[in-house]
Amino acid sequence: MEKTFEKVQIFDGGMGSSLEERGVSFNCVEDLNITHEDVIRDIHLGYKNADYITTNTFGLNKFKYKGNYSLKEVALKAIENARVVSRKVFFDIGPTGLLMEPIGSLNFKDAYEAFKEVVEISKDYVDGYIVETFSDLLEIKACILAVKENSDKPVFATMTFSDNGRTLTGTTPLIMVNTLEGLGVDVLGVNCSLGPKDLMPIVKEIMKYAHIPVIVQPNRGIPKYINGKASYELDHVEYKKYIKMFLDLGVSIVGGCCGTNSDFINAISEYKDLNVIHKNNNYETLVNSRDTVVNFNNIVICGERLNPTGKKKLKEAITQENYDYLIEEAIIQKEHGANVLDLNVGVPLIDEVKVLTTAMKKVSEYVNLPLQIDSSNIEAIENAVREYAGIPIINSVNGDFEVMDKVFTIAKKYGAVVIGLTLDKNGVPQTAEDRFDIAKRIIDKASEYGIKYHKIIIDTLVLTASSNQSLVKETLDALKLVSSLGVKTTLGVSNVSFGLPNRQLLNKTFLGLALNSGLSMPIMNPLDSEMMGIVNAYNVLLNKDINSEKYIECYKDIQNNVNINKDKEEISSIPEIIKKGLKNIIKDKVIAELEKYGNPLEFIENVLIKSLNEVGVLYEKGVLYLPQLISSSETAKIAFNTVLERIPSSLVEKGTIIIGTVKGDIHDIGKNIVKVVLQSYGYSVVDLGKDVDPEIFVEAYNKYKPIAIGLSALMTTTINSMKVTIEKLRDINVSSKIFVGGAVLTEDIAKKINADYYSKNALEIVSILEKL
Ligand code: THG
Repeated sequence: MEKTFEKVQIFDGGMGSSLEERGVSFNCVEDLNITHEDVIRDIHLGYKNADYITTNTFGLNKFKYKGNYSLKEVALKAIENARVVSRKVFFDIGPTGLLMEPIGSLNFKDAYEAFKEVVEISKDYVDGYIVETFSDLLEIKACILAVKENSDKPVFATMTFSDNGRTLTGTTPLIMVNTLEGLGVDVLGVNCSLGPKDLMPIVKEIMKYAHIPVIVQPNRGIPKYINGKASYELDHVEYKKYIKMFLDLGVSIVGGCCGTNSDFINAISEYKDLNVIHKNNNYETLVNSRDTVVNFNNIVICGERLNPTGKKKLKEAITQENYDYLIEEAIIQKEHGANVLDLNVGVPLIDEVKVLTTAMKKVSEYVNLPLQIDSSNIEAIENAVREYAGIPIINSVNGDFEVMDKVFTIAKKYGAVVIGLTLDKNGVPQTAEDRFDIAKRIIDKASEYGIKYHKIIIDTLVLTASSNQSLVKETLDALKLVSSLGVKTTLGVSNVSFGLPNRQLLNKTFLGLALNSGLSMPIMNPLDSEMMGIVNAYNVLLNKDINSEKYIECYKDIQNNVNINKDKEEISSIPEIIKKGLKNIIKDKVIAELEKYGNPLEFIENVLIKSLNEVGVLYEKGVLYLPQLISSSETAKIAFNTVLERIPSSLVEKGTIIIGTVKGDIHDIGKNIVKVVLQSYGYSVVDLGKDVDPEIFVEAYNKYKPIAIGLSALMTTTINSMKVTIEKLRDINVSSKIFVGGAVLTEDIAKKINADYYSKNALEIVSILEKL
């Protein structure tokens, strides 16, 4: 049983807003620990009614911190300052501010090392860690592992969500819960994001799934700006009412984020004596990528095609590390209805540790289905599982104690689901009963490692009927026994037909039998439309596909019957290449198509821009998420550049745009996205970076005379700096249109600070520009 809190716990509130109240302005908030020790201590003292005090170290990592001291000096001083209140002191770790691969350039190992650095400095002096405000699942994973592997202190972890109910890179509350619980955090939850009212649906989702204590630290809501000062509609009385609603949902720990101060924490600290009411004993088998979760309520199709067995071309591709071939196989399987993809790169003489992880990353960059890491090389499994952005399946463990020890250690650490093969040192038992015994051995042993049975999928092993005809029935009977325990099951279905003519017929019949014996996840070829058809029909006949909805959708028109060759062609059309973000093949395709098309400008307009707009629409609708949007934008950029190289530049010059994050603000995720999107639409972008002085904007204006200037701010405290920047630009009568954007901005604020346009995302800027 996980550790729980009987009584409600109180966390502290915001730092930025408390500094603003005290009239302290700063370039680097972490340095105030040293330069304004008394102010920081005073803020901590204001939170003396909380049970937990957070150190003022949010941006203290080597990527983000731009102050005047060493990380160690600041960290130790920050802890000392927090200790003025005799409460539990939790060391605050925020994100690096960089985008992780594949959207950005930060890789898992570098992120891990940066977090490890501050954990090693702080671990002996704090009571725990609050890993907070993350929006990327892989980055928070790196941070959690850095804490857990380098200290023995508890770790609380929170992510921040947008009003579409997802984090910036597409993670839902369920995906967060499944991943963070899998990684073994002590407490999980949500902070910052939105005001308490808009956070309610997200917290409700979290409470539906979480088994461990949940923390909620809302913002005070979006401020209005009056004379450069933030002013909020919500006061502490109203805030407290919302906090009570969270507690009624079963939340264990409450606190505040941006905009809150000691009044808020004092108000909610009255709830300290309440009992926590959270209880959830419902465990489900769930696997997930960054943005896609698969449950086992319906039959799960595991695509088998990323496996070199019997595939000469795939073997060659793996040996030559030609990942494009794997990516294409992955895309095709998804298009044909796979829910999970098995990934096996087992070719002799390759460096499997390296190749499996690289293949995992490459495939996940283009296809968001959860992956099943298939290898017998323990080191290769661990490395791929470690760097995977989500909860994968490990294929596989078996009933051998040595293998179980190695695989369960990995599965427990990373929260992975594991396939257990019903064989051991003595091989595959003949009878159903003996296979069932091994299945039970695997489940019992897993439980000794703290792995619950819903994290295990049992494979009762099908051998080919050509040499073991009498044993096929044993496989099916073993399936029945295992599924009667409520444990999920899998089979590599097509093994049954090796060596016999008309394999398809045997495969199909066997699949039907296996489904009826309780098979949860066939490992199969999703391009085989008749095999897929059996699953679809099975779901109708056993009333799993309610109102035959999916079945009708698949078969309403015989033309819809999937045809492999046609789909291969579709993948290579330019709109599809852009939509799927296939950066490696776009250039050749554009060159070939452009030749046929003739007029390059019309080509840009009618093919490239149109494709990108289609992607934009899918993004707005929530069909695609940020990683895919960026991948598409980058692909389109290559396409634009390919066309541009082939026409005189005067014809296409769409103009220059200067962008930057204003002075005092070091959050540049939003600005970086805007840059890529603008470039992909053919604008030439001058990126001034983050924390940019108003004078630099003025100089850049004089140098480039851009058609537009884009200012970004993510912190409430830097809106004033944005206002000053605009004033400086107005002073010299800039002719450019001034755009502003960022999490804390609204149409209203944009008007007040004298910007020309407010745009809520990168695509909106483009649509405004195109109309100018
Ligand atoms: N149980 C578990 N994992 C497994 C298996 C299993 N992984 C591997 C395998 N069995 C399932 N995957 C495959 C992959 C490919 C083929 C069959 C099963 C296959 N290949 C064809 C051949 O060998 O002729 C090539 C077919 C093609 O070109 O598409 O059939 O049992 N846990």
